[in-house]
Amino acid sequence: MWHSIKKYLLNNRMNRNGIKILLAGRNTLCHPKQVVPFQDYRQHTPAAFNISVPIRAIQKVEAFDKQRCITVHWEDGSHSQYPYVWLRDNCQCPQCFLSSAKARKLSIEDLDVNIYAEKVTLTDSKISVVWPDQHLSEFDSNWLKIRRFAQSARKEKQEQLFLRDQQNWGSQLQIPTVNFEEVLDNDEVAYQWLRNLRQTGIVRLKHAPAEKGQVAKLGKRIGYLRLTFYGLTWQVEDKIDASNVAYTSGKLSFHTDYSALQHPPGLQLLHCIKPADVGGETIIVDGFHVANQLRQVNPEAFRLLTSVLVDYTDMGVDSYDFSLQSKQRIIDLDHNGKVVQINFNNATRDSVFDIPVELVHPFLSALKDYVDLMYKPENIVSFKMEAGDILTFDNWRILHGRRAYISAAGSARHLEGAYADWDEAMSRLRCLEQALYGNE
Ligand code: OGA
Ligand code: NM2
Ligand code: ZN
Ligand code: ZN
Repeated sequence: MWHSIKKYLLNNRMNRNGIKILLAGRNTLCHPKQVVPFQDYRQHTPAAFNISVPIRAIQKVEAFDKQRCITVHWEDGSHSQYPYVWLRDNCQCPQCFLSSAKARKLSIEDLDVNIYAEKVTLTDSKISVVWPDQHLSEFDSNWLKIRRFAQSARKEKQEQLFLRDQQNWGSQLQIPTVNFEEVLDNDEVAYQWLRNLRQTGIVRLKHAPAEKGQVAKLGKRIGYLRLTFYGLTWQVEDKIDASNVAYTSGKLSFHTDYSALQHPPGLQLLHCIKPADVGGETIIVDGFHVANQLRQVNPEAFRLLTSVLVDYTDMGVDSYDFSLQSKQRIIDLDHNGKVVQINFNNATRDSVFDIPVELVHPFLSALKDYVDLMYKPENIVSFKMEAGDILTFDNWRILHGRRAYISAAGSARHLEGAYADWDEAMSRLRCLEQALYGNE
């Protein structure tokens, strides 16, 4: 109960001290749909911070030897089943569980999958189980509640853990924007940053110092940056003998970065230190949103892009010499058929192509249909980064590009970039949520 009260108080305090949010979308095109404004998650109490669900008390517990499970009857009249073997598997005693690491010590070799409970008792808010070898396991009612197997309960918990409620957007997007220093200094703002990054796929940070080293600070804020052959951070400039097409003054078509890695970076951080005097504007598009459009208008193209494995290659020298090869679907689906990752960089798509020859034309024409949809004005957001802007975006979802620029000696365009991964970013998000709102 104290937990719920604490959360309630915290949420209310947050609501009063609303952070300063700059809504600085400078889209060149206007369409009336799909506006995704900056979400202030503290204004709502989504399922993830549901303060209205009290810690449930148990009314009674029944043991069923035949079904090898217990049934917990909650005070609201609902009930939940827990298999004996799962209870034994998840015994929380010091012999079975290392609480300092929150990790199981018990091994599967030592688990009797046909185990039954000798005695099951309910005391206060916990259930005690005595096993045939007299081993004692105790389970707290709230701990059990969180782990209910009912589909709706599992769905709620999975949503809280993985925050998959991504919001599609088109040209009407107002890019969520927050102050760079506040992300570094204020946990609530850092939370807002990552939560918006997860939901919208892009957040712009404003007013960073226009010098190198800023994306590294964001890396520290998350935990770690992702080290690749281009370095921990990398300089996007017009370079002689460029090791990548990005290191020229040419146009970059819509792409995700580093499809040539079998596990492309989940996040990209791009800091504008010096914009080009002429050109170099950024374009972005929601790859998931466009993939879902393709699914509707051209199911066969969608089928090809979600099934054909494309060879990617990246060879050259940066700090080290490298020769990367990977195989990726342009559009990755999860087991439910939901779009979860886009892997598309036309620059590194290999001329080696491991498909039957008769599939080459259908595949490339499907790819062209997808890209043509991306460039529809209602899908694109375009703007020019200013010195001190840092674009942070979901590199598994957002495709980005830039217009060509004039490479002026003496005032050369310069961006510093870095990658990070969703594992670390989601971890930081969960830790911040726990610290700020007390979620379990
Ligand atoms: C890149 C890239 C964008 C830009 O370096 O991969 O997309 O605006 N750069 O230079
Ligand atoms: N770098 C060179 O897919 C790619 O080649 C993107 C971008 C790191 C800016 C690499
Ligand atoms: Zn135990
Ligand atoms: Zn890029």
